[in-house]
Amino acid sequence: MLLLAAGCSQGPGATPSPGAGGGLPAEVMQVAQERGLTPDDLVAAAKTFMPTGKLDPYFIFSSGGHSGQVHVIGVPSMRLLKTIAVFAPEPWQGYGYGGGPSRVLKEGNMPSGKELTWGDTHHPGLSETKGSYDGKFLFINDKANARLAVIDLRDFETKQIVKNPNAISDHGGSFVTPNTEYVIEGPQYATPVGWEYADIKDYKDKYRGLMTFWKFDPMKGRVIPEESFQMELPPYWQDLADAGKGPSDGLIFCNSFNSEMATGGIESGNPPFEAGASKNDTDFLHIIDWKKAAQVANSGKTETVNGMRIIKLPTAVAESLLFLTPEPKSPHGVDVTPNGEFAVVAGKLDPHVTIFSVDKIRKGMAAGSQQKDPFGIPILPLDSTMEAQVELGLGPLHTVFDDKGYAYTSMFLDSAVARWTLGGDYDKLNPEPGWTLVQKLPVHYNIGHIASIEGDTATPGNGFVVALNKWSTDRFANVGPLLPQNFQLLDSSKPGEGMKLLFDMPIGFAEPHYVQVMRADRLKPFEVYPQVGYNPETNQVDPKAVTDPKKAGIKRNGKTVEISMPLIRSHFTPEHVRVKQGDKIIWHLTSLERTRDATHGFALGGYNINLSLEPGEHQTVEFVADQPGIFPFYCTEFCSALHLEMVGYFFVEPDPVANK
Ligand code: K7E
Ligand code: CUA
Repeated sequence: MLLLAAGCSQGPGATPSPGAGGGLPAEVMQVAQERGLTPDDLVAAAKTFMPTGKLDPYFIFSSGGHSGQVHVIGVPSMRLLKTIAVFAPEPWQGYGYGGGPSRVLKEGNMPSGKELTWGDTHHPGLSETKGSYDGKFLFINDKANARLAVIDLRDFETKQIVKNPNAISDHGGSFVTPNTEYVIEGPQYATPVGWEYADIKDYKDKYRGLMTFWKFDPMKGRVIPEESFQMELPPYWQDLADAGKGPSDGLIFCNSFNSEMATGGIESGNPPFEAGASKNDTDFLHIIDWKKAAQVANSGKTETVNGMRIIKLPTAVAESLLFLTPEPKSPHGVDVTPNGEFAVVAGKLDPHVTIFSVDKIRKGMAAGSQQKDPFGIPILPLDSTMEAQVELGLGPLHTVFDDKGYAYTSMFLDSAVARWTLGGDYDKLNPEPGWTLVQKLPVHYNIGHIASIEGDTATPGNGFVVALNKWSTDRFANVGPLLPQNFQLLDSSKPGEGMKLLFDMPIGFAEPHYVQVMRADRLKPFEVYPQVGYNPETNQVDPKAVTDPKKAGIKRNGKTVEISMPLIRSHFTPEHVRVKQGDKIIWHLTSLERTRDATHGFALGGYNINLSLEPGEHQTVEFVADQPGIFPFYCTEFCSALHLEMVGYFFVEPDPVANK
């Protein structure tokens, strides 16, 4: 049956008439008919199709969940552009197989030296200037091990991983303060500070949450641990958090659940966590004055544990750094509106979003409160801080915004996206009254996070919303019992016509928790590395770079062999590398290429060494030649017609003594 009606002026078989306003070619109608496409399908296809050579105007930066990676996806085409290796080895980028990136990965090992080769990436946080994305850096946290990674958006490479010295799990990060002064890593499951041993019966006394303020140096592009600090929080399980901006600049809002301080133990007849942690009607929104906290930390009112300064809970209370206000039952997301006047909290077990007024919170903080939690933290009563509530339905989780005064909330249990209007100053931006639900669009299925164009910044755009659905069930061909997640792209450009579903993108790699969507024109990545011999680890020309092909060669110094090897299409120099079993090898590789996309690989079989050398890049690999034999090394990127000839031999002469 032909479902096409509106939007096409020609029926099947009509002569294609090219030219403006001439209608669609007959072939379109024919294809639509054959494939059973509706007019809406054709519009969706037209809105998302990206002709060859045309570029997407927006980038999604997506967490990779427990794949430990980050994914970059174009919008609206939903084409996967790149996977950035972060917490897990990744062979394409030569990440974790010798060379520079292996050192970055190792930086994130446990203080004991225990190797960590995966992470549970949760919340990508793009760097900001004045509350808007500046396109320079991307941060992401690892929930499983409490780590933070720094990705430089000039080359999309992970430059630094810091292991939190005092926390072992995190969640409410990473997100940045409005000028990326600090990257915040909020806690999740309380443990004693430094995850020292303490019995769970001492939960209230010994277990704590820890909010970490990583100081960021944008010039160096690195987190500076010595200038960072932490604040102790009560052992409520802190969840997502967001930094204020505009009138709320200087504050951090952080949800919590399990303010009951349930300690589980279903096996001993105790209520399981899921029941114990959901008993109370309200949990606590934490309000932290981070600017004041930074002053307090810098004035030395801290205790240093494992090299990190900590503002202890009594100090935080005494210095008025920390306040609580009740929030409805087991909340998940807290999101500050673009103008910074409100914080929107969504509670998994409450059908409303609750909107808190920053003005009211500030007044409450100034006045103080006689009501205290068991740790002496002042509690600002809910009716004194709340601005409004909007009933949306079942399982609201996270909220993002656009530039037209609308908010979009993910509805986990309803499997829907709710669009509603903001009040206050936003009231005049759209035709509907403020704080009103205007549309609910079903999505497939179990939506977690949600994103809109720069929708968590001071300057959101509009047009698209991305639903991050945790289940895909029947949306894609059966690939066995482990199913992909589903990113659904929604058209939100015409509020009057409602949101529409445009595209399903299967995500065949772990559960991406959160994405941010940035305008592509904010990015200015390198096309090739700016100089020959550039070391991406240091962002400088490496002193060991072999920029002059005449300097290629092999030098022996006792049992250390240093190889200086430039590479360019289609040869390594030298091609014969002779060493002795047991030698320490220091292998310098420099790409002399200046042509965009002329990447070479360096694979050394049997030694687990694999590098990617992009044009101009320099890397050094160090290892011990402990296996005798003949090992070809070769280029892994099809770089030229003579790519297969881009090869050399690594001769490891057996040591007669060692092999006796
Ligand atoms: Cu899964 Cu942000 Cu970790 Cu919500 S998070 S859904
Ligand atoms: Cu270089 Cu293939």
